[in-house]
Amino acid sequence: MSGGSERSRALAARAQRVIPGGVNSPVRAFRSVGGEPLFLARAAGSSVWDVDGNRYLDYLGSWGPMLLGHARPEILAAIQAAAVDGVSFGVSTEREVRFAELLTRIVPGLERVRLVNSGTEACMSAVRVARGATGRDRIIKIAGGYHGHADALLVRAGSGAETLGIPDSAGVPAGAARDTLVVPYNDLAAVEALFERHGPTIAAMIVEPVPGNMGTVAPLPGYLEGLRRITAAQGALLIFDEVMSGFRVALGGAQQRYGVSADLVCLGKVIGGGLPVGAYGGRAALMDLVAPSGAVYQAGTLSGNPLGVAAGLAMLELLEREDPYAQLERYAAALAEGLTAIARELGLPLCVNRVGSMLTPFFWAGPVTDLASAQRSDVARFAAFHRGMRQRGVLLPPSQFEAAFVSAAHSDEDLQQTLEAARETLRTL
Ligand code: KE4
Repeated sequence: MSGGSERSRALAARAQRVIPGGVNSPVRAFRSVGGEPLFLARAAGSSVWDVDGNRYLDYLGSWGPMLLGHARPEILAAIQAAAVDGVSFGVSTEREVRFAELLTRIVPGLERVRLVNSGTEACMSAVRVARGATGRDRIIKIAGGYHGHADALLVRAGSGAETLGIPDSAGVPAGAARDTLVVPYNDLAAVEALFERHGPTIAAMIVEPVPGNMGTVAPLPGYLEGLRRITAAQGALLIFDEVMSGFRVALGGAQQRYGVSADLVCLGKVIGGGLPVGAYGGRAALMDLVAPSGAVYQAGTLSGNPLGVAAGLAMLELLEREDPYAQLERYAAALAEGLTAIARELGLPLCVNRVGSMLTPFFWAGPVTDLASAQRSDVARFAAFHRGMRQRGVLLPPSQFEAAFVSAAHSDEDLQQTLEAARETLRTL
């Protein structure tokens, strides 16, 4: 690392004058970890370089999309090849049909899928379908669950909202939040109690089957099955927000990993290969409620955009061909075990939660099974850990309430470098 940060600092000063907080998404401000702002110039494989020429081993992975590492030549080539034929038509293309056929073949329970431009759009649309399908208004979400920034879902939200301590955003009218009920994750009794009281008015429960936005949390045995049983018994829909877990915790996502079927699935991140692509889908009877075949309206100028779909097709074809999941599991397990062993040697309370290639080190003994237990982490220590790792050339997500992501491009040398940096950093805490 050249160590300098002059250009990043200068860009941050300019950005502040023309962009709120100097960033186009709050978590990029690194506020909760107190570090210098960071401006990246390029990325390749498991590395990113900032505008001052400093190289970092990347565990942010663009918040999830970079499952195969940055700048995979096959994905870049697919984008370039699509671009020369025109970048957006506003009319359908063959590529979109092929992409939808691939998604419906891979993701369990997906008979129809609608493409959108972000995870936010996917989740807000799925909620609208559930409300349209049931004629009910209320939804249940998890405290610390993050499903993008649609009004009804910015209630006790995770990710940046939790990071910045504004889980209930200003500007969300009481009317929009009134129908959103909140329960802790991993607590079936709380869900049952809500259905006892409000059952016939609840359209759906939306849940990250493997939360990443309170930090990584694993479903307790029987939890997801319980949600499936309770919602079905009450005539409510179960929506799996797999924007982060989809294609991450298994090729078929959490539905495949845990063998639990949702009624609607929301996707994003990985399926765009780094370009803006989201999707939502489910069985035909539900999705045919969506305009123009049904009365639930949803639309988008750039939905199914040729470049995003080209990148997504290339990504999913690579995933099917390379099947990186065993390798991702091995690396992430070794990383989690390495961090745990170092903390134990140093007598430092550390609880590393991991599901597949998403993981989070919580700075307390744990266990961390929901937002309340995640919030018991020493976030000041996390911030110091983040800064120390960054100084040693390892970039972690800049928040205790986020997931770190391993890619198929991370090598054994990367693992050694990461654990050495962790050992030096944890020793300073
Ligand atoms: P987007 O609208 O940001 O594409 O997706 C929203 C979303 C929905 N559901 C889940 C489970 C998600 O994790 C997200 C977005 N995740 C955050 C980070 N955890 C995006 C990063 C950011 O906000 O800058």
